[in-house]
Amino acid sequence: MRRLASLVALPVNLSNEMTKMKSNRVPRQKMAGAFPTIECIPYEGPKSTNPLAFKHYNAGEIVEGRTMREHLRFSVVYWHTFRGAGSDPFGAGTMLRPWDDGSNTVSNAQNRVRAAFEFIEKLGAPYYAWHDRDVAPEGKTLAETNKNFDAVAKILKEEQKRTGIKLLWGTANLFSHPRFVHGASTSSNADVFAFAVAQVKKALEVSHELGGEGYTFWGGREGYMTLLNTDMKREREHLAKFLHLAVAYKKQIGFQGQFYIEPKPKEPTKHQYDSDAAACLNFLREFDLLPHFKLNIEANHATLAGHTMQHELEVAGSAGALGSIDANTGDELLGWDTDQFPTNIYLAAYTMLSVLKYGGLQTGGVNFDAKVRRESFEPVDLFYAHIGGMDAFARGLKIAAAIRQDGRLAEFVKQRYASWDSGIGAKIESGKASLKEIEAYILKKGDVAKNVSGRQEFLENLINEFI
Ligand code: XLS
Ligand code: NI
Ligand code: NI
Repeated sequence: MRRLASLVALPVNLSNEMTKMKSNRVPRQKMAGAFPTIECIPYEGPKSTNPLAFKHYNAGEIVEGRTMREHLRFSVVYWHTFRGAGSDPFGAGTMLRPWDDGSNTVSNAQNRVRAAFEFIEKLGAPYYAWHDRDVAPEGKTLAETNKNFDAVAKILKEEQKRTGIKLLWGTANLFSHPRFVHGASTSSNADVFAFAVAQVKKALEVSHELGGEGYTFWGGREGYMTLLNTDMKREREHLAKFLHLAVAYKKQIGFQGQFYIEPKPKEPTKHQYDSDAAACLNFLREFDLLPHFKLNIEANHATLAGHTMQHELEVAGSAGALGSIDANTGDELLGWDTDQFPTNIYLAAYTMLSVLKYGGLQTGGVNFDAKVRRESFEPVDLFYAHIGGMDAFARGLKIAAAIRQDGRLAEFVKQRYASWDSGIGAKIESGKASLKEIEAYILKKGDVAKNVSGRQEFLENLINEFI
Protein backbone atom coordinates (compact mmCIF):
# COMPACT_ATOMS: atom_id res chain seq x y z
CA MET A 1 0.00 0.00 0.00
CA ARG A 2 1.24 3.46 -0.74
CA ARG A 3 2.03 5.74 2.11
CA LEU A 4 -0.43 8.52 1.63
CA ALA A 5 -1.37 9.15 5.20
CA SER A 6 0.47 12.44 5.35
CA LEU A 7 -1.30 13.84 2.31
CA VAL A 8 -4.88 13.46 3.34
CA ALA A 9 -7.25 13.83 6.21
CA LEU A 10 -7.10 11.00 8.70
CA PRO A 11 -9.93 9.08 10.32
CA VAL A 12 -11.85 10.22 13.33
CA ASN A 13 -11.57 8.68 16.80
CA LEU A 14 -7.93 7.78 16.58
CA SER A 15 -6.47 5.46 19.13
CA ASN A 16 -4.01 6.59 21.77
CA GLU A 17 -1.13 5.05 19.92
CA MET A 18 -2.02 6.93 16.78
CA THR A 19 -1.95 10.20 18.60
CA LYS A 20 1.75 9.65 19.23
CA MET A 21 2.28 10.80 15.68
CA LYS A 22 5.34 10.17 13.63
CA SER A 23 7.17 13.33 12.56
CA ASN A 24 6.40 12.89 8.85
CA ARG A 25 2.67 13.22 9.39
CA VAL A 26 0.73 16.42 9.19
CA PRO A 27 -0.88 17.22 12.52
CA ARG A 28 -4.58 16.51 12.44
CA GLN A 29 -6.57 19.66 12.98
CA LYS A 30 -9.88 18.77 11.44
CA MET A 31 -10.63 15.10 11.23
CA ALA A 32 -12.69 14.51 8.16
CA GLY A 33 -12.84 10.71 8.22
CA ALA A 34 -11.62 8.18 5.71
CA PHE A 35 -14.30 8.95 3.10
CA PRO A 36 -14.77 12.69 3.57
CA THR A 37 -16.58 13.32 0.29
CA ILE A 38 -19.06 10.47 0.62
CA GLU A 39 -22.32 10.67 2.54
CA CYS A 40 -24.58 7.83 3.63
CA ILE A 41 -25.78 6.01 0.53
CA PRO A 42 -29.46 6.84 -0.01
CA TYR A 43 -32.14 4.84 -1.80
CA GLU A 44 -33.25 6.86 -4.84
CA GLY A 45 -35.20 4.28 -6.84
CA PRO A 46 -34.74 2.76 -10.31
CA LYS A 47 -34.84 6.07 -12.17
CA SER A 48 -31.89 7.57 -10.32
CA THR A 49 -28.64 8.08 -12.20
CA ASN A 50 -26.65 8.80 -9.04
CA PRO A 51 -23.86 6.20 -8.90
CA LEU A 52 -23.68 6.66 -5.13
CA ALA A 53 -27.33 5.76 -4.54
CA PHE A 54 -29.26 2.51 -4.37
CA LYS A 55 -31.67 1.94 -7.21
CA HIS A 56 -33.21 -1.23 -5.82
CA TYR A 57 -32.02 -1.86 -2.27
CA ASN A 58 -34.56 -0.10 -0.12
CA ALA A 59 -33.74 -1.41 3.34
CA GLY A 60 -37.17 -0.89 4.89
CA GLU A 61 -39.25 -2.13 1.94
CA ILE A 62 -41.31 -5.20 2.72
CA VAL A 63 -40.96 -8.29 0.53
CA GLU A 64 -42.79 -11.48 1.49
CA GLY A 65 -43.50 -10.11 4.95
CA ARG A 66 -39.97 -9.10 5.89
CA THR A 67 -37.89 -6.01 5.17
CA MET A 68 -35.19 -6.21 2.55
CA ARG A 69 -32.70 -5.56 5.30
CA GLU A 70 -33.92 -8.64 7.19
CA HIS A 71 -33.97 -10.83 4.09
CA LEU A 72 -30.58 -9.92 2.74
CA ARG A 73 -28.52 -9.32 5.87
CA PHE A 74 -25.69 -7.77 3.85
CA SER A 75 -22.20 -8.15 5.16
CA VAL A 76 -18.88 -6.52 4.23
CA VAL A 77 -15.71 -8.59 4.46
CA TYR A 78 -12.70 -7.18 6.22
CA TRP A 79 -10.12 -9.13 4.24
CA HIS A 80 -10.79 -7.95 0.71
CA THR A 81 -12.27 -4.57 1.46
CA PHE A 82 -9.83 -3.37 4.12
CA ARG A 83 -6.79 -5.57 3.61
CA GLY A 84 -6.85 -6.23 -0.13
CA ALA A 85 -3.88 -4.43 -1.65
CA GLY A 86 -4.59 -5.35 -5.25
CA SER A 87 -1.42 -7.35 -5.77
CA ASP A 88 -1.36 -10.26 -8.22
CA PRO A 89 1.31 -12.83 -9.13
CA PHE A 90 2.78 -10.35 -11.60
CA GLY A 91 2.66 -7.09 -9.74
CA ALA A 92 2.51 -5.14 -6.52
CA GLY A 93 -0.52 -3.70 -4.81
CA THR A 94 -2.29 -0.76 -6.41
CA MET A 95 -4.95 0.21 -3.87
CA LEU A 96 -5.03 3.78 -2.57
CA ARG A 97 -6.12 3.58 1.05
CA PRO A 98 -5.27 6.97 2.56
CA TRP A 99 -6.29 5.94 6.07
CA ASP A 100 -3.77 3.10 6.10
CA ASP A 101 -0.12 3.96 6.79
CA GLY A 102 1.02 0.64 5.37
CA SER A 103 2.67 -0.46 8.61
CA ASN A 104 1.98 -3.81 10.23
CA THR A 105 1.38 -2.23 13.61
CA VAL A 106 -1.41 -2.51 16.13
CA SER A 107 -2.01 1.24 15.95
CA ASN A 108 -2.48 1.13 12.19
CA ALA A 109 -4.80 -1.85 12.62
CA GLN A 110 -6.85 0.05 15.20
CA ASN A 111 -6.99 3.07 12.97
CA ARG A 112 -8.17 0.92 10.08
CA VAL A 113 -11.13 -0.23 12.17
CA ARG A 114 -12.43 3.35 12.28
CA ALA A 115 -12.18 3.63 8.50
CA ALA A 116 -13.86 0.25 8.06
CA PHE A 117 -16.81 1.13 10.24
CA GLU A 118 -17.17 4.53 8.60
CA PHE A 119 -17.42 2.69 5.28
CA ILE A 120 -19.88 0.03 6.45
CA GLU A 121 -22.01 2.64 8.19
CA LYS A 122 -22.16 4.93 5.16
CA LEU A 123 -23.00 1.94 2.98
CA GLY A 124 -25.75 0.86 5.36
CA ALA A 125 -24.76 -2.80 5.64
CA PRO A 126 -25.81 -4.34 8.96
CA TYR A 127 -22.99 -6.91 9.21
CA TYR A 128 -19.30 -7.54 8.62
CA ALA A 129 -16.97 -10.54 8.78
CA TRP A 130 -13.27 -11.11 9.49
CA HIS A 131 -10.38 -13.51 9.72
CA ASP A 132 -8.38 -13.07 12.92
CA ARG A 133 -5.31 -12.01 10.94
CA ASP A 134 -7.20 -9.45 8.87
CA VAL A 135 -7.90 -7.32 11.87
CA ALA A 136 -4.66 -7.54 13.85
CA PRO A 137 -1.02 -8.22 13.02
CA GLU A 138 0.69 -11.47 13.90
CA GLY A 139 3.34 -11.13 16.64
CA LYS A 140 6.50 -13.11 17.30
CA THR A 141 4.70 -15.65 19.49
CA LEU A 142 1.12 -16.80 19.67
CA ALA A 143 0.75 -15.03 23.01
CA GLU A 144 1.89 -11.75 21.46
CA THR A 145 -0.43 -12.29 18.50
CA ASN A 146 -3.36 -12.85 20.86
CA LYS A 147 -2.51 -9.64 22.67
CA ASN A 148 -2.51 -7.73 19.38
CA PHE A 149 -5.84 -9.30 18.50
CA ASP A 150 -7.37 -8.22 21.81
CA ALA A 151 -6.11 -4.67 21.34
CA VAL A 152 -7.85 -4.37 17.97
CA ALA A 153 -10.94 -6.35 19.02
CA LYS A 154 -11.45 -3.70 21.68
CA ILE A 155 -11.85 -1.08 18.96
CA LEU A 156 -14.07 -3.40 16.92
CA LYS A 157 -16.32 -3.70 19.92
CA GLU A 158 -16.40 0.05 20.42
CA GLU A 159 -17.28 0.64 16.78
CA GLN A 160 -19.92 -2.11 16.77
CA LYS A 161 -21.48 -0.42 19.77
CA ARG A 162 -21.29 3.03 18.22
CA THR A 163 -22.82 2.00 14.88
CA GLY A 164 -24.97 -1.04 15.67
CA ILE A 165 -23.13 -2.99 12.96
CA LYS A 166 -22.83 -6.65 13.93
CA LEU A 167 -20.40 -9.46 13.32
CA LEU A 168 -21.93 -11.98 10.89
CA TRP A 169 -19.10 -14.43 11.46
CA GLY A 170 -15.49 -14.64 12.41
CA THR A 171 -12.94 -17.12 11.16
CA ALA A 172 -9.29 -18.00 11.64
CA ASN A 173 -6.76 -17.58 8.87
CA LEU A 174 -5.12 -21.00 8.84
CA PHE A 175 -3.56 -20.72 5.41
CA SER A 176 -1.44 -17.58 4.88
CA HIS A 177 1.45 -18.16 7.27
CA PRO A 178 4.26 -20.47 6.05
CA ARG A 179 3.68 -22.77 9.06
CA PHE A 180 0.52 -23.94 7.27
CA VAL A 181 2.47 -25.11 4.23
CA HIS A 182 1.11 -28.66 4.64
CA GLY A 183 -2.31 -27.58 5.88
CA ALA A 184 -3.59 -26.74 9.36
CA SER A 185 -5.65 -29.47 11.02
CA THR A 186 -4.64 -31.83 8.19
CA SER A 187 -0.94 -31.05 8.41
CA SER A 188 1.49 -33.96 8.63
CA ASN A 189 3.02 -32.04 11.56
CA ALA A 190 1.10 -32.46 14.84
CA ASP A 191 2.51 -29.17 16.15
CA VAL A 192 0.76 -27.34 13.34
CA PHE A 193 -2.52 -29.02 14.31
CA ALA A 194 -1.94 -27.79 17.87
CA PHE A 195 -1.24 -24.27 16.65
CA ALA A 196 -4.40 -24.27 14.54
CA VAL A 197 -6.48 -25.45 17.51
CA ALA A 198 -5.06 -22.69 19.68
CA GLN A 199 -5.76 -20.13 16.98
CA VAL A 200 -9.36 -21.27 16.57
CA LYS A 201 -9.84 -21.20 20.33
CA LYS A 202 -8.88 -17.54 20.38
CA ALA A 203 -10.91 -16.67 17.28
CA LEU A 204 -13.96 -18.30 18.89
CA GLU A 205 -13.44 -16.33 22.07
CA VAL A 206 -13.21 -13.05 20.18
CA SER A 207 -16.24 -13.93 18.02
CA HIS A 208 -18.12 -14.63 21.23
CA GLU A 209 -16.94 -11.41 22.85
CA LEU A 210 -18.11 -9.43 19.81
CA GLY A 211 -21.51 -11.10 19.78
CA GLY A 212 -20.82 -12.88 16.48
CA GLU A 213 -23.83 -14.60 14.94
CA GLY A 214 -21.67 -17.29 13.41
CA TYR A 215 -18.24 -18.77 12.89
CA THR A 216 -16.91 -20.15 9.61
CA PHE A 217 -14.47 -22.92 8.83
CA TRP A 218 -12.99 -22.68 5.39
CA GLY A 219 -10.38 -25.38 4.85
CA GLY A 220 -7.85 -23.17 3.11
CA ARG A 221 -5.10 -25.75 2.84
CA GLU A 222 -6.99 -28.75 4.20
CA GLY A 223 -6.31 -31.00 1.26
CA TYR A 224 -3.32 -32.15 -0.75
CA MET A 225 -1.02 -31.21 -3.59
CA THR A 226 -0.01 -34.81 -4.31
CA LEU A 227 -1.41 -38.11 -3.04
CA LEU A 228 2.10 -39.56 -3.15
CA ASN A 229 2.88 -37.98 0.22
CA THR A 230 -0.63 -37.97 1.67
CA ASP A 231 -2.39 -40.26 4.15
CA MET A 232 -5.88 -39.14 3.22
CA LYS A 233 -7.67 -41.29 5.78
CA ARG A 234 -5.59 -39.89 8.62
CA GLU A 235 -5.90 -36.31 7.40
CA ARG A 236 -9.69 -36.48 7.16
CA GLU A 237 -9.87 -37.97 10.64
CA HIS A 238 -7.71 -35.14 11.95
CA LEU A 239 -9.99 -32.57 10.33
CA ALA A 240 -12.97 -34.19 12.05
CA LYS A 241 -11.12 -34.25 15.38
CA PHE A 242 -10.35 -30.54 14.96
CA LEU A 243 -14.00 -29.68 14.29
CA HIS A 244 -15.15 -31.79 17.26
CA LEU A 245 -12.73 -29.91 19.52
CA ALA A 246 -14.20 -26.61 18.29
CA VAL A 247 -17.77 -27.83 18.83
CA ALA A 248 -16.91 -28.82 22.41
CA TYR A 249 -15.21 -25.51 23.13
CA LYS A 250 -18.09 -23.54 21.67
CA LYS A 251 -20.38 -25.27 24.13
CA GLN A 252 -17.95 -24.74 26.98
CA ILE A 253 -17.80 -20.96 26.52
CA GLY A 254 -21.50 -20.66 25.71
CA PHE A 255 -21.00 -19.25 22.22
CA GLN A 256 -24.39 -19.34 20.48
CA GLY A 257 -23.21 -18.51 16.95
CA GLN A 258 -23.90 -20.89 14.09
CA PHE A 259 -20.93 -22.93 12.81
CA TYR A 260 -20.47 -23.00 9.03
CA ILE A 261 -18.34 -25.02 6.66
CA GLU A 262 -17.53 -23.25 3.41
CA PRO A 263 -17.05 -25.67 0.53
CA LYS A 264 -14.32 -25.04 -2.05
CA PRO A 265 -12.82 -27.71 -4.28
CA LYS A 266 -9.31 -26.38 -4.91
CA GLU A 267 -7.08 -23.32 -4.76
CA PRO A 268 -4.73 -23.06 -2.99
CA THR A 269 -4.42 -26.88 -2.97
CA LYS A 270 -5.08 -29.25 -5.85
CA HIS A 271 -7.90 -30.86 -3.89
CA GLN A 272 -9.59 -29.71 -0.70
CA TYR A 273 -11.54 -32.11 1.48
CA ASP A 274 -14.48 -29.67 1.69
CA SER A 275 -14.74 -29.79 -2.08
CA ASP A 276 -18.44 -29.07 -2.56
CA ALA A 277 -21.71 -29.02 -0.65
CA ALA A 278 -22.32 -32.75 -1.12
CA ALA A 279 -18.79 -33.66 -0.02
CA CYS A 280 -19.12 -31.44 3.06
CA LEU A 281 -22.44 -32.98 4.04
CA ASN A 282 -21.02 -36.45 3.64
CA PHE A 283 -17.98 -35.54 5.71
CA LEU A 284 -20.08 -34.01 8.48
CA ARG A 285 -22.40 -37.02 8.53
CA GLU A 286 -19.55 -39.53 8.47
CA PHE A 287 -17.97 -37.96 11.54
CA ASP A 288 -21.17 -37.16 13.51
CA LEU A 289 -20.81 -33.42 13.04
CA LEU A 290 -23.90 -32.68 10.97
CA PRO A 291 -26.10 -31.30 13.80
CA HIS A 292 -23.48 -28.69 14.61
CA PHE A 293 -22.89 -27.19 11.17
CA LYS A 294 -24.56 -25.47 8.25
CA LEU A 295 -22.96 -24.58 4.95
CA ASN A 296 -21.74 -21.23 3.75
CA ILE A 297 -22.12 -21.38 -0.01
CA GLU A 298 -19.89 -19.22 -2.22
CA ALA A 299 -20.79 -18.64 -5.87
CA ASN A 300 -17.24 -18.67 -7.22
CA HIS A 301 -16.47 -21.89 -5.31
CA ALA A 302 -19.51 -23.54 -6.88
CA THR A 303 -18.12 -22.62 -10.31
CA LEU A 304 -14.71 -24.06 -9.43
CA ALA A 305 -16.44 -27.27 -8.33
CA GLY A 306 -18.09 -27.54 -11.74
CA HIS A 307 -21.50 -26.66 -10.33
CA THR A 308 -23.84 -23.71 -10.44
CA MET A 309 -24.53 -21.64 -7.32
CA GLN A 310 -28.11 -22.83 -7.53
CA HIS A 311 -26.99 -26.46 -7.48
CA GLU A 312 -24.94 -25.92 -4.34
CA LEU A 313 -27.79 -24.05 -2.64
CA GLU A 314 -30.22 -26.84 -3.49
CA VAL A 315 -27.86 -29.52 -2.16
CA ALA A 316 -27.44 -27.58 1.08
CA GLY A 317 -31.06 -26.49 1.35
CA SER A 318 -32.60 -29.88 0.73
CA ALA A 319 -30.43 -31.27 3.54
CA GLY A 320 -31.60 -28.51 5.90
CA ALA A 321 -28.08 -27.10 5.97
CA LEU A 322 -28.29 -23.86 4.00
CA GLY A 323 -26.70 -21.38 6.37
CA SER A 324 -25.11 -18.40 4.68
CA ILE A 325 -23.89 -17.07 1.36
CA ASP A 326 -20.53 -15.74 0.24
CA ALA A 327 -21.79 -13.52 -2.55
CA ASN A 328 -19.39 -13.09 -5.43
CA THR A 329 -18.87 -14.34 -8.95
CA GLY A 330 -16.07 -15.71 -11.10
CA ASP A 331 -15.09 -14.90 -14.62
CA GLU A 332 -16.14 -17.21 -17.45
CA LEU A 333 -12.70 -17.12 -18.96
CA LEU A 334 -10.58 -17.30 -15.82
CA GLY A 335 -10.36 -20.58 -13.94
CA TRP A 336 -9.65 -19.35 -10.44
CA ASP A 337 -11.40 -17.69 -7.51
CA THR A 338 -11.51 -14.17 -8.96
CA ASP A 339 -13.96 -13.06 -6.24
CA GLN A 340 -15.68 -10.42 -8.31
CA PHE A 341 -18.67 -8.48 -7.07
CA PRO A 342 -21.92 -10.10 -8.18
CA THR A 343 -23.86 -7.98 -10.65
CA ASN A 344 -25.53 -10.73 -12.64
CA ILE A 345 -29.29 -10.49 -12.13
CA TYR A 346 -29.91 -14.13 -13.04
CA LEU A 347 -27.37 -15.30 -10.48
CA ALA A 348 -28.94 -13.12 -7.79
CA ALA A 349 -32.49 -14.17 -8.74
CA TYR A 350 -31.70 -17.90 -8.75
CA THR A 351 -29.83 -17.52 -5.47
CA MET A 352 -32.75 -15.76 -3.82
CA LEU A 353 -35.24 -18.27 -5.25
CA SER A 354 -33.40 -21.05 -3.43
CA VAL A 355 -32.94 -18.97 -0.30
CA LEU A 356 -36.67 -18.13 -0.10
CA LYS A 357 -37.60 -21.71 -0.87
CA TYR A 358 -35.66 -22.94 2.16
CA GLY A 359 -37.14 -20.37 4.51
CA GLY A 360 -34.72 -17.46 4.09
CA LEU A 361 -31.45 -16.66 5.78
CA GLN A 362 -31.67 -17.12 9.55
CA THR A 363 -28.25 -16.63 11.14
CA GLY A 364 -26.46 -16.19 7.83
CA GLY A 365 -26.28 -13.30 5.42
CA VAL A 366 -25.34 -12.16 1.95
CA ASN A 367 -21.65 -11.70 2.67
CA PHE A 368 -19.67 -9.97 -0.06
CA ASP A 369 -16.60 -12.16 -0.20
CA ALA A 370 -15.57 -10.10 -3.19
CA LYS A 371 -12.84 -7.70 -4.12
CA VAL A 372 -12.60 -4.71 -6.40
CA ARG A 373 -10.38 -5.26 -9.43
CA ARG A 374 -6.72 -4.30 -9.21
CA GLU A 375 -7.48 -1.53 -11.67
CA SER A 376 -10.26 -0.11 -9.46
CA PHE A 377 -7.89 1.30 -6.89
CA GLU A 378 -9.64 4.41 -5.56
CA PRO A 379 -11.59 4.31 -2.28
CA VAL A 380 -14.83 5.28 -4.03
CA ASP A 381 -14.64 2.03 -6.04
CA LEU A 382 -15.37 0.18 -2.79
CA PHE A 383 -18.71 1.99 -2.68
CA TYR A 384 -19.55 1.36 -6.34
CA ALA A 385 -18.75 -2.33 -5.91
CA HIS A 386 -20.88 -2.86 -2.82
CA ILE A 387 -23.76 -0.71 -4.07
CA GLY A 388 -23.83 -2.78 -7.28
CA GLY A 389 -23.81 -6.05 -5.38
CA MET A 390 -26.52 -4.92 -2.99
CA ASP A 391 -28.71 -3.64 -5.80
CA ALA A 392 -28.23 -6.88 -7.74
CA PHE A 393 -29.34 -8.92 -4.72
CA ALA A 394 -32.24 -6.57 -4.02
CA ARG A 395 -33.41 -7.12 -7.58
CA GLY A 396 -32.80 -10.84 -7.19
CA LEU A 397 -34.97 -10.83 -4.08
CA LYS A 398 -37.80 -8.91 -5.75
CA ILE A 399 -37.65 -11.08 -8.87
CA ALA A 400 -37.66 -14.28 -6.81
CA ALA A 401 -40.60 -13.02 -4.75
CA ALA A 402 -42.50 -12.09 -7.93
CA ILE A 403 -41.89 -15.54 -9.43
CA ARG A 404 -43.15 -17.14 -6.23
CA GLN A 405 -46.15 -14.83 -6.09
CA ASP A 406 -47.00 -15.63 -9.72
CA GLY A 407 -46.92 -19.31 -8.81
CA ARG A 408 -46.63 -20.78 -12.31
CA LEU A 409 -43.11 -22.12 -11.79
CA ALA A 410 -43.95 -23.85 -8.51
CA GLU A 411 -47.19 -25.17 -9.98
CA PHE A 412 -45.32 -26.59 -12.96
CA VAL A 413 -42.89 -28.45 -10.70
CA LYS A 414 -45.75 -29.67 -8.53
CA GLN A 415 -47.61 -31.00 -11.57
CA ARG A 416 -44.47 -32.62 -12.89
CA TYR A 417 -44.41 -34.87 -9.82
CA ALA A 418 -48.18 -35.39 -9.63
CA SER A 419 -47.82 -39.13 -10.27
CA TRP A 420 -46.28 -39.38 -6.79
CA ASP A 421 -49.27 -37.76 -5.08
CA SER A 422 -51.67 -40.66 -5.49
CA GLY A 423 -51.83 -44.26 -6.67
CA ILE A 424 -48.64 -46.25 -6.89
CA GLY A 425 -46.42 -43.17 -6.42
CA ALA A 426 -47.97 -42.27 -3.06
CA LYS A 427 -47.79 -45.92 -2.00
CA ILE A 428 -44.07 -46.10 -2.79
CA GLU A 429 -43.31 -42.80 -1.08
CA SER A 430 -45.10 -43.84 2.09
CA GLY A 431 -43.16 -47.10 2.15
CA LYS A 432 -46.32 -49.19 1.86
CA ALA A 433 -45.51 -50.88 -1.44
CA SER A 434 -43.30 -53.96 -1.52
CA LEU A 435 -40.99 -54.75 -4.37
CA LYS A 436 -43.29 -57.57 -5.50
CA GLU A 437 -46.34 -55.30 -5.45
CA ILE A 438 -44.55 -52.70 -7.53
CA GLU A 439 -43.58 -55.39 -10.02
CA ALA A 440 -47.15 -56.67 -10.17
CA TYR A 441 -48.40 -53.14 -10.80
CA ILE A 442 -46.17 -52.54 -13.80
CA LEU A 443 -46.60 -56.09 -15.18
CA LYS A 444 -50.31 -55.48 -15.24
CA LYS A 445 -49.86 -52.16 -17.04
CA GLY A 446 -47.52 -53.71 -19.57
CA ASP A 447 -45.44 -50.53 -19.95
CA VAL A 448 -45.21 -46.94 -18.80
CA ALA A 449 -48.26 -45.16 -20.17
CA LYS A 450 -46.71 -41.80 -21.04
CA ASN A 451 -44.10 -39.21 -20.20
CA VAL A 452 -44.56 -35.45 -20.32
CA SER A 453 -42.14 -32.84 -21.67
CA GLY A 454 -39.73 -31.20 -19.21
CA ARG A 455 -40.38 -27.86 -20.97
CA GLN A 456 -37.01 -26.31 -20.21
CA GLU A 457 -37.34 -23.61 -22.88
CA PHE A 458 -40.86 -22.76 -21.77
CA LEU A 459 -39.59 -22.32 -18.20
CA GLU A 460 -36.57 -20.26 -19.26
CA ASN A 461 -38.95 -17.93 -21.10
CA LEU A 462 -41.16 -17.77 -18.04
CA ILE A 463 -38.18 -16.68 -15.88
CA ASN A 464 -37.36 -13.99 -18.45
CA GLU A 465 -40.80 -12.48 -17.98
CA PHE A 466 -39.59 -11.43 -14.52
CA ILE A 467 -36.05 -10.28 -15.24
C1 XLS B 1 -11.49 -18.26 -0.01
C2 XLS B 1 -12.62 -18.20 0.89
C3 XLS B 1 -12.38 -17.38 2.14
C4 XLS B 1 -13.40 -17.71 3.18
C5 XLS B 1 -13.03 -17.31 4.57
O1 XLS B 1 -11.61 -18.62 -1.17
O2 XLS B 1 -13.73 -17.75 0.20
O3 XLS B 1 -12.36 -16.03 1.85
O4 XLS B 1 -14.63 -17.13 2.87
O5 XLS B 1 -11.87 -17.91 4.99
NI1 NI C 1 -15.56 -17.20 1.06
NI1 NI D 1 -13.45 -17.80 -2.07
